[in-house]
Amino acid sequence: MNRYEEAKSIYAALGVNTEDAINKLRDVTVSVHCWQGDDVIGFDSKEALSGGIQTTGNYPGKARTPEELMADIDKAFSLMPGKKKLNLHASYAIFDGDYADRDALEPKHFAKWVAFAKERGMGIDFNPTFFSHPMVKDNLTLSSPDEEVRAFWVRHGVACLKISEYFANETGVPCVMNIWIPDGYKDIPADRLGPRARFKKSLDEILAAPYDKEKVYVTLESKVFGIGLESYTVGSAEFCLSYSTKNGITPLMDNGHYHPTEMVSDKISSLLLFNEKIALHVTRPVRWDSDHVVLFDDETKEIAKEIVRNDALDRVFIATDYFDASINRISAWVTGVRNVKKALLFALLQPASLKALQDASDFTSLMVCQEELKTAPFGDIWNEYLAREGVIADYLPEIKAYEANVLSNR
Ligand code: RNT
Ligand code: ZN
Repeated sequence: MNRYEEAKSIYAALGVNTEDAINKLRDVTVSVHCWQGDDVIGFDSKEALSGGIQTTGNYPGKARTPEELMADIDKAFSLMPGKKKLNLHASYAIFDGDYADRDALEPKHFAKWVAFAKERGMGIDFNPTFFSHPMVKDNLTLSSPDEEVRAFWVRHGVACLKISEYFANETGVPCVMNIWIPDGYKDIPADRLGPRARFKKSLDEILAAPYDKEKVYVTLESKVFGIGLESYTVGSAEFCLSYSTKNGITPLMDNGHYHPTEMVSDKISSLLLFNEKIALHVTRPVRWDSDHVVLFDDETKEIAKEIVRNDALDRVFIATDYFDASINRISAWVTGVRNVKKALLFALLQPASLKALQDASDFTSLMVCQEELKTAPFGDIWNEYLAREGVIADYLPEIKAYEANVLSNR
């Protein structure tokens, strides 16, 4: 008997069908962020990264051009199992001598990305970029009291809706367009309501533009604080959740965007009860919103468990969001995305009967079962899944070779 067959029978004894688990995982799409490849720099401006987010490290070999980023995406995606979508930011527009500012971006500036995605049979998700730009005034965009600034960013939002619809039309896959603004204050504000009222008005103005709601899902991402914006964040959790629910858009939770003892895994069930769809940015905050590479750790597993146990794989838009510049970026990318899929498989390999133990108040059995599952032969099922997806298990040599042959020449 090979290792998979043996593991399959061990799981069967626990009441788990490994074939069902693998087959379910094969249908799950993860939206992979493009910005791990170049430290969130993009191609449309020479501005430093702003918005209270930060990449740290200067590992050699980051992508400097669209061609390099596309090559790196190809390499990284070839080592990630299962279905993927490409998640782009507006700052990754590709200009051929036809530069346009953020408020004048058009679908044609993303034609090369569309060709890239179509050749690979992938959909594209999108993000307006409300940072790293001279029109971010005093750390404010859509909530700015300066009408010229606010209007500029509203136009950017509307331009991005059109581009999102273009992605959906071209690829045949609906586009998730995520709105996140960095707006906030370093120190105690005198007026907390005003900025939020302006943000609300700006969102209303963006969403008043016509777009096909079957093709574009607008999500709104909240945040608790940013670097230099420690005291007040306009797009707080309460703001974003209330706005999303009231206006029929989708709330997005990034698990780096809460106080350290707050867990997104505990929030998913509540949001599922009140929203048709929800969205996630899966990341790893280390003491702050540091965007470390996602590991196969307890919270990632717990997030996956909440999606699977609540039968919500088709209701949750799962995207990755991390940026580590201190290690090989391809490895960072691949390791994080593989861990998201791993966590989902781990969740799919838990028996449905655990719920009944809870309802029967048999917490003794529940604890023992949950603990036993931790040492079940998960690795053998994971390797079988990789083999069926045609992805190698041992990816480090591939990455080392790419570093030696490609990245080190940059
Ligand atoms: C920032 C948010 C946001 C960004 C990306 C680049 O804290 O998490 O999602 O990481 O848009
Ligand atoms: Zn995020």
